[in-house]
Amino acid sequence: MRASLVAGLAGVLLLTGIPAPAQAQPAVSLGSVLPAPQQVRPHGPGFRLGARTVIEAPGGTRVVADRLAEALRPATGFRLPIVGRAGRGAPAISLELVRHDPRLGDEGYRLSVRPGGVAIRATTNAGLFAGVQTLRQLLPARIDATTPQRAAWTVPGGDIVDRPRFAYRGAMLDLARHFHTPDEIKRYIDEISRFKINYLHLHLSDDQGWRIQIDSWPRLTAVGGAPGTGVDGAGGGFLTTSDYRDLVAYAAGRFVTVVPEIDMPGHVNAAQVAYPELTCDGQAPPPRTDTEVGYSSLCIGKEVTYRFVEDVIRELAAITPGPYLHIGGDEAHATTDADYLAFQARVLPLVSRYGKVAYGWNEIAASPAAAGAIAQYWGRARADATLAAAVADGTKVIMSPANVAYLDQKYDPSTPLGLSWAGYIEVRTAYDWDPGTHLEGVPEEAVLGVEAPLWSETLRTLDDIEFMAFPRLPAIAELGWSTTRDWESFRTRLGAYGPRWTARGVGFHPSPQIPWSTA
Ligand code: TNX
Repeated sequence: MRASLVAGLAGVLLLTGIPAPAQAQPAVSLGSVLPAPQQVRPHGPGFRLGARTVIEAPGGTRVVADRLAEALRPATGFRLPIVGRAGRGAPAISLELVRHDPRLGDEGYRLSVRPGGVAIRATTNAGLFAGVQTLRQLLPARIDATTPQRAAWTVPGGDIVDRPRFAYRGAMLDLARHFHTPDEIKRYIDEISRFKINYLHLHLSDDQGWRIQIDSWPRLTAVGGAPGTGVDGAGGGFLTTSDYRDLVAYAAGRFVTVVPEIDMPGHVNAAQVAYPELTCDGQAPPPRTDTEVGYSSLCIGKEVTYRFVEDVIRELAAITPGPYLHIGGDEAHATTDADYLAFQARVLPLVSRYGKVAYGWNEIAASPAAAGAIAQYWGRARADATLAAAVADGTKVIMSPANVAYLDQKYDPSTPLGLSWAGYIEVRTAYDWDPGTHLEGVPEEAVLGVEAPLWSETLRTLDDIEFMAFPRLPAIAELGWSTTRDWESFRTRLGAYGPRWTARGVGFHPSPQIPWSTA
C-alpha cells in the first residue's frame, strides 16, 4: 500500500517534471561502466575521494599507480601521493597483486568500494590497470576534466568481479594512407585503453607510403615516407625506429601491445617505387596516391623478394616485444593464386623463425602454412569455407567483419568522412553481433578476439580519427570483453559516457541512437 503510494507519487512527480528531492546518492551507479563488468554487487555507502586520500601501491604495482594518479590529479587537484603502505585509517585507493584467484584469469580484477577506501586486487598489473579504468568511470564525469573542478568525488559502494571474454581486444590505425604522428597515436592509445583494448595494430605500409624505418632498405622511408605520399598527395612521414620503440613503450605502460603490419605481397607500390628490383621487370612504377587497391604485387619468382621480406621481418621482429607480426596478405589481386601460395609457403614460416606468431588478413587461410597463424576475418559473409578449413587445422581467428567492425565506414549517408563499401555502420550495427557465433565453422574456442580497424583514406587528423572511432570503438570493446550483450543497457551506459569525452575535447559522433547525457 505505502510502496505503491510512493511509486504513484514518484510517477506523478516525473510526469509533472518536478524534480525528485535531492538524495545523498552518488552521481554514477556501480554498473555504469564500458565495457560491462561481469559481476556487479552494489551495497552499502560508497567512498569519497578527498584531499587526504593516498594511493597505496606496494612493490611492483608502481606503473599502474602512476597511471591512476595521472588520471585523478588534474580534475581533483588533490596530491594523491603514492605510498608503499597507507597509514592506519588513512583513506586510500589500494592496489595489490594477489597470488592466485581462479575467477580473475590473467586480466581480471576485483574492485571493492567501502567508506574507508577502494581496493583493487588482481593477479597481474594488466588486471590492476583494468580495475583502474573501471574506477575512473565510477567517479563523476568531471574527473576527466583537465583542470581542477569543484565536485563531490564519490564512488558508489559495492563490489565488482570482472574478467575478459576474449584475450585479444584490438584497434587498428592505418598510417600508410595518411600518416598519423606519434603524439596522435599516443592520444588514441589513451582513449582506447580506457575501454580495456589491449592490442594496437599499426598498418605501416601500403601502395601510397611506407611508414617505418628499415635500416637495411633505407629508401623505403626516404622515398616512401617523403612529403606528399599520403592519399591525394597530402602529408607523408614515417616512424623512425626510435619513434616506434617509444610508442611501443608508451603503449606497454597502458597495457596495450603493438602489432606491426607490413602488407604483402600486394599493397606494395610504395616499396617498388623505392626499389624497382622488387618488380618483375625491374622498372619503377609511378608513385600512387589514389585509393585503388589490388594492382601491385611483389615478384614471387625473384630471390631478391625474399631477401627483402626477410630483412623487413627480422628488423621489425627485433623492435617488437609483442608476440604478433602481421604480414597483410589481403587483396593480392595482381598475384596469381599459385604465386600467392608459393609466397606464403616461404613467408609464413619466416615469421616464426624470427620468434613471432604470424598474423594476416583472412586470405592467408588459403595457405597450408597458416596452420599455426592467426587470420583476421574482414569479410562480410557469415561463412567462409577456406577459413573454416584452416580453423580445423589450428588457425586462430580475430574477428573484424567489415560490415560491423570497420570504423572507417560511414555511420549513415550524411557522415562527412569515411567510405561506405561495406555498408553504413551506426552504433547499434557495430554492437549487434556475436564474435563467438558470427562465422559458420569458426567456434568461440577458435576466436582469439575482436579488432576494430580504422582505415585512413579519408582521415587526416586526430579529430577525424576520434569522430569515426567514437562511439563505435566501445561497442567493439564490449563485444571483446563482456560476456553479456544488452543493447538497452549499452546505449544507456554509452549515453552517460558522453560528457567524459566532452570533458577532454574528444569529438565523438553524437549518434541519434544514443540517449546522450548533457550533465
Ligand atoms: C579494404 S580491409 C582493405 C584496405 C582498405 C579498406 C577500406 C582490407 C584487408 N583491405 O586496403 O583500406 O578496404 O575500407
